[in-house]
Amino acid sequence: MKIFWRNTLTLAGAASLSLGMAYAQSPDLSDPPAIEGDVVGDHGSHTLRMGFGLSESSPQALSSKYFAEILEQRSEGRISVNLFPNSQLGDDVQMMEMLQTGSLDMTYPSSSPATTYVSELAVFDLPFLLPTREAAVAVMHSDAAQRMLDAFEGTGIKALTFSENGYRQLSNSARAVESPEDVAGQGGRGLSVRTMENPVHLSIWETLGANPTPMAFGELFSAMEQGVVDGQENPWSTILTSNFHEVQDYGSETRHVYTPFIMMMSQRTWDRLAPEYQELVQEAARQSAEYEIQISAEYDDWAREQLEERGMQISRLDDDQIAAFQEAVQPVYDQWAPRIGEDLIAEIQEIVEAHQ
Ligand code: 2Q2
Repeated sequence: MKIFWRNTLTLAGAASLSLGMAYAQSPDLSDPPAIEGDVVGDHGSHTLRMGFGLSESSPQALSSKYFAEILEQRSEGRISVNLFPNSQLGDDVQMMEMLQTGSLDMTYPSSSPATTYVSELAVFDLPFLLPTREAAVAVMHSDAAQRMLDAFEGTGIKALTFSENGYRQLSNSARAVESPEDVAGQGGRGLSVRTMENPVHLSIWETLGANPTPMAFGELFSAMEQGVVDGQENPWSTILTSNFHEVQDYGSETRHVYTPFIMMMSQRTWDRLAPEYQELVQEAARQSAEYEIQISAEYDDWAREQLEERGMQISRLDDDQIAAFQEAVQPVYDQWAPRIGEDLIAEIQEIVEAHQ
């Protein structure tokens, strides 16, 4: 089975380039586990198209490749997946809409732009809610998380599983940032920061005295290159694999939000699959999400070192400096907790406590 990585220059449907990629994009990344499980019998043939925003070398892409390989092998080639990275088919919001109309089979957005479908997902956007990866993974595997996936019922989207986008870090082209005051700047000259299209993220950066601008991920590089925004916030692996260090001189290890990905399928596509294939898709999604979380964790520290080697000045923040950010964004909880649901937040915080 070939994985077709359509070259961004041939968006108009010209011949795809099959760049069957090696997994180890960095010396540190683990290869995926060997594919186990029985072959699922003949329930028709399906060619699926899956679009997402990050580059071919991102954990998001590598785990999607693994997902495709599991389906291909366990269906003996009757299910194949063409992968379209780099926002080639649109941005997260557009691709989710394409799932609803059935013009795209799968996509893999962050949870943040999906809050328009399931408002409870905004719990993941609360700053500093998930202090460790162990706690974050436990939350993504919790009953509360499954309820959020199930809540897509009726939207035209079948939400399959959570995985890790990761801890978000601030980058910018203006100045080193080690405190909320550095974000706000002198005399109201706050940093202009691109955010995902999500109201809680807007609140975070407004509260910190920045000038936030919601923008699709695919427009971000050129916006930074042209100085339309000073900065953005994303995990180190995204900053590296999207080459943001070429237009961002400063990084700050704020870890201010842990964002999940959600692997999604069009409900129309899901309904066309035989139950045996639906079970296979769900199993492949779960296995590829486990792999994605593993390599995202491996990528995190390695990517930060690579960014420093490429000249980015990264401020590591100590506990007191993090505490200053936590205190500065407390009003975000006050504003959003009632709207997200105090009970849900308490349920998540109980899981966090149990994994301290
Ligand atoms: O800032 C963002 O939009 C990124 O954190 C997301 O990873 C990105 O949009 C992906 O969801 C693209 O598939």
